[in-house]
This record gives sequence, C-alpha cells and structure tokens, in this order.
Amino acid sequence: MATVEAPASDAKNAPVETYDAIIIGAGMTGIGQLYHLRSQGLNVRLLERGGGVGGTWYWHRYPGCCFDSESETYAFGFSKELAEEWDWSEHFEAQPNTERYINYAVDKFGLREHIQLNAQVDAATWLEDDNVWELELSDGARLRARFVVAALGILSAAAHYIPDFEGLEDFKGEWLHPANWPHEPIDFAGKRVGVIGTGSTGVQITEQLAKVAGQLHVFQRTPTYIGPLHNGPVSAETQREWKDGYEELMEFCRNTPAGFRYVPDMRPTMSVSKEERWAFYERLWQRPGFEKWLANFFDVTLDAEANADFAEFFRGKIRERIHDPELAEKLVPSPDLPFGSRRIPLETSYYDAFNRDNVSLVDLRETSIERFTENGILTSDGEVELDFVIFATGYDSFTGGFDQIDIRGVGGRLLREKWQEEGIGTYLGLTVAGFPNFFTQVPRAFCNFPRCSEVIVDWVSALIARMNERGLTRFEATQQAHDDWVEHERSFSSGQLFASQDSWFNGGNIPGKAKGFLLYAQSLPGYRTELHEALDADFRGFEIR
Ligand code: NA7
Repeated sequence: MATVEAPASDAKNAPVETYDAIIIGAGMTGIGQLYHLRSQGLNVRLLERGGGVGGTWYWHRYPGCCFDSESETYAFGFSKELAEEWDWSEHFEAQPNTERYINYAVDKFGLREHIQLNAQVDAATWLEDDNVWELELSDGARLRARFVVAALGILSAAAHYIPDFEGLEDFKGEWLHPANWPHEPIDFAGKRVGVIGTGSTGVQITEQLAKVAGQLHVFQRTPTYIGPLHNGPVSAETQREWKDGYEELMEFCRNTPAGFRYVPDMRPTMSVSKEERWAFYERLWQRPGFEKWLANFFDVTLDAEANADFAEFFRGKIRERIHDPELAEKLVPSPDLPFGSRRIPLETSYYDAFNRDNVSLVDLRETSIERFTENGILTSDGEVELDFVIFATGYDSFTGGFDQIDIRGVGGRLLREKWQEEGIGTYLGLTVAGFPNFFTQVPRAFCNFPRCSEVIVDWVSALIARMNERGLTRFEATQQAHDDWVEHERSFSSGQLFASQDSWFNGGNIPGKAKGFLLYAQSLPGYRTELHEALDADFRGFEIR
C-alpha cells in the first residue's frame, strides 16, 4: 500500500516533476482515467487531497451512507476480471464496502504507486511558452504536465455547503457535515441530535440515528418525494448471474437513456386508463431503486398532467406510512413540487422513523431557525437543546470543486472569474475556451454517474491518444464552440419539469449562485455520440496544434 508522499519541509525546494498528464481527484472518474491513461503508456500522476482513495466513498462515512444506484451497475466497467473477483454484499452497497471495492481495484491494477495522497492542489497555471500546466500543492510542491484532468466530482466533498446560521460559533455541542465525517465512530446513543436537511443524505442519516439517538429532531424545509429503496442482501445465485452477465449488463446500461438497468415505458401516461396506470405505478413501487422514476412513463418528468398523476399516487403512499395524519401532511410534498424535479431520495425506514417517540419533525415552513445558541437551536417555537447538529445541507455542485483551485488559463484568466463573468459553461461538458489541455472531468449527464464517468474517461483517453498519434501538443476549445454548446445544453433542459425547481441540479440550492441547469439533459448514448462525433470530425470545435 505504498503511496508517494514528499516530506512537507522538502516539498517547496524539490525539483519540479513533469508528467504527461496529471489527474486531480481519486474518485471513480479519476481512478478510471488513471487506469486508461496508464494503459496508453503515459506517465501520469494522480493527486488526491484526502488520505485515501474513493472520493465520495472516502469522505462520506456517515451512518447509513449507501448507493442509490444498483451495486452491479455502479461498478467500474472496464474489467470483467474485476467483476468476477468482487462480490457485492447488498443490492445497494454501503459506503465501507464501496470504499473497499475501490481500494481493491486500485491495488489490482497497480495504480497505487501513481497516486499521491494528502496532495491538495491550490493552483494550476497554464504556461503558454512551455505549453504545459504547472500545479502548486498546499505544501509548496510544484508539478508540471501537458494535460490536466480535473476529476473533482459533481458533488465534491470539498464544496460541501453549510448555511450561514447566526450564532453557530456559540454552540457548545458538536456539529458535522456528512462530507467531513470522522473516521472514528461517533456514539450517538441516548444523545440529542438535530439533522438539518432532508435530501438523500439527511434521509439516510435519519434512518440510522432514529434507532439510537435519545431524541432526534429533523429540520425539514421542503418535503419531497422519497421512494422505497428495497435494499437487501445479494444471494449467491444473483451474484453468479451478475458475474456471468457482466458484459451484457454493462453494454445494456451504456445504451439506456440514463445508464441504469431499466428503460422508460414509451406510452404517454394519459393514453393509459387510470386503472392500468395505477396498477403500473404499484408494480413500479415494489421495484428497487430509481425504477419508479426512470422506468416510469417517459413523459412523467416532461408533461405536467402526467407528472401530477404519479405525484398523487406517490403522496398517497407516503400518507400510508405515517400514523399521525397531521404529521403525515407535513411530510407529504406539495402538489406544486413536480415529482423528479430533484434527485429523489430513497428510503427504507425514513417515514417509519417519524412514528417513533424519540423522533420529531421541525417543519421549517411554520417554525423558523432564529439562531444557534450555546445549547442548541433557537427556533420561533423555542429552544431545541442538542448535543450534535448534522448539516445534511448539500453541496455547491459542479463548480464548487473548481472554485477552490486557482485555475489560470491563457493570459492568466481565472476559471472561476470566467464563469462568474460569462456564466457557467463548457464545450462538450469537458473543456473550456481559454483553458488549453484542461479537462473539467465531471460526469454531468442526467444518469447513473459511473456509466457517464466511463463515457468521459474513454473520450479524454481517445482525445489524448489521437493527439499523441498526430504529434499534436495543444488543444483548446474555441469560444464559438463553447458558446454554442452552452446554448445547446440550455435548449435541452428548457421547459423540462426537472429543471424548474431550485436544487443542486441548477445551482438554486446555494444562495447567490448564478442559476443554470448544471446537468446535461441529453441521454447517455446521445452524449457519447456527440463527444465522439466532435473528435471524429477532426477535433471539431477545437483549435489544435
Ligand atoms: P441536497 O439534496 O442538496 O439536500 C440538501 C437539504 O438541505 C435539502 O433538504 C435542503 O432543503 C436542506 N437545506 C439547505 N439549506 C438549508 C437551510 N438554510 N435551512 C434548512 N434546510 C436547508 O443534498 P444531499 O447531500 O442530501 O444530497 C446530494 C446528492 O448526493 C443527492 O442528490 C444524491 O445524488 C447524492 P430544501 O429542500 O432545499 O428546502
């Protein structure tokens, strides 16, 4: 498990090491990219700010953290041998095993020696005269590379969001964000805990802490559609089926609109009788994961009437779970909130938690948080005394990770300033005009992220391979191609219900952040085709030399 780490005191004076490519971030994308670029014979270094590999699955160690994609479809897609050797224990694997899986893959493919941990990149500067990037780490060390692949994650742990609550510094208890969870277990038994936020993370934490906390207070701002996960152990028979059918399954997922193992029903919702529709919904409800969203009628997130129909079914299902009808109404989403306008959290015992005596809901639509106090949170209804507060309040998506590094392109222009001045934009999701040989390597298609991740990893690998074959050393997206792509992405999401509400999908979850749909609403196969068409058309949209 040896890893390259320069002693801090020597780092500043150490000679500048030069690589063909530097990857930033050891999540699924960064590791997949390292594997592929190494396979092409490139000299590559991967820099990771954490003390271990895994990205999301390294940082997020909170109780209940697990996949909401099916385990067998979340995996790396490039090695049948890896799939044969690895056993998933649950249909939606929990964080500790996923972190183990990623470590297993890193060791199996001999990648560890190319990964530098605890390596926080503070700055990346394009040196035009030398045609290279120079990166500076927080310990002063400098490295150079022709290509930089910034695989920072769409929901980077480094860009976790904590609202600016008054008086937090006065609070004498402990507060945490799930992205920064300690490695040592925390004993919540009998403790008074507040969870702020009811997205996927708040839901997973609530389920676990409800079982142990003395009193759990869940602060909910917006009730949303939270569907059944239907998790369970993987039988030996299913395990065998996954291994035997690995290649077919990967190929199938690659060709579905959203990279999962299911496809939408292409009948318009309202062309089906109510009786048949609701029987269909009921069948979906019994199915695991996102099927109720992505295997639903295709127009459920496009057509308001279709959406309202399924949303009504969904609200009925939530009501059935809560014993107290008044409380149930507080947990049921408003008919004004379209189903699917946010990534739907998935649950096992979330709604049941509210039937317990030790769990209470603070409905922030009627009770506001005034400020933190020494002992807890002062609300408009009085003080809630707490030992722990957990901010399950989300992330500054897509741009947050990039904003934390001084990325200077042609003429020293900062990437974050370009995005502030011109609006957030890329060419093909992966490159930015004015930032040669730099990849914003974040899966942004509206899909199962590992499947989108492999699409962008393959494309970046192909682009670099073609440049090397032709003896090219510099590519840069033209401003025209960049602007056209921004417009193209915008036209894909305009009018879609899922882009209509504030969430991390569109930056609306961060006060003051410029809003724009940050995912790309294209299908996964459609996106892959667009990427490769640009490359095959002699690097269309790029200036190359
Ligand atoms: P999300 O989905 O962005 O959820 C954040 C939650 O925090 C959400 O319920 C927010 O309420 C709530 N929030 C944010 N700011 C506040 C303030 N100021 N006061 C009260 N509540 C607040 O983040 P997650 O970490 O749960 O999930 C992110 C993704 O990770 C998820 O989609 C999966 O892909 C994995 P709101 O609903 O905005 O009213």
